[in-house]
Amino acid sequence: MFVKTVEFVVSAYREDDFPQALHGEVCFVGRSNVGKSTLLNVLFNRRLAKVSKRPGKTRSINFYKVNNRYYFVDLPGYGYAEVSKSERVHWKNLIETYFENRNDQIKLSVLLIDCRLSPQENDKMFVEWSQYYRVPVLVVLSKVDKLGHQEISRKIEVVRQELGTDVIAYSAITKRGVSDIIEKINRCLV
Ligand SMILES: Nc1nc2c(ncn2[C@@H]2O[C@H](COP(=O)(O)OP(=O)(O)OP(=O)(O)O)[C@@H](O)[C@H]2O)c(=O)[nH]1
Ligand SMILES: [Mg+2]
Repeated sequence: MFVKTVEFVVSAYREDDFPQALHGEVCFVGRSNVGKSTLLNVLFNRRLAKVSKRPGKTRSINFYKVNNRYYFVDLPGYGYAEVSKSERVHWKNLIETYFENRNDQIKLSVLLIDCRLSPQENDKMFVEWSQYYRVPVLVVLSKVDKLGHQEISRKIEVVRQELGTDVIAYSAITKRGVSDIIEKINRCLV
């Protein structure tokens, strides 16, 4: 397993809370409830990141130190309608601030998209930011245990066309795609 040690470092609510840079970081983004924190726990092989059935669980930027060398960064989910508008704006600003501040540190951003939904404006915007900052993006189609084979293939094609990126089909339940995600992260962190 490529994660040998992992420790939670900080929940950042503003730029001042961001920890000192290490040797690179991988961030996990996507709308609320898509499964970002769950994927981190799968990669850590531990229940460290908080997961919830209710969207909007992760409200701060959570930094996890991996192998004493890298940060894996759990970003708050965007686009969740039931929190107040001001809170949504705060999350968006926080994610933007993170990206502007750390783009030279970010070796890969992992964008999760729920396989039952289509890419949203925020997903597209995120891909554009990443391209602007020349940060590689890996799109992960999450929760594919919820769909049949044909639907998954069709969805992969739709997302690939709409976002113009590589797509990995993934499930935390069946563990499909996990080794491909690990391989991609490994390649980006050398
Ligand atoms: N069926 C299925 N459920 C999943 C999968 N991954 C996550 N979930 C469930 O989806 C819900 C949300 O997961 P989280 O990991 O908390 O999602 P998140 O993206 O971190 O959400 P926020 O913190 O609100 O942004 C939880 O009930 C998880 O158990 C998956 O691959 N398949
Ligand atoms: Mg979360």
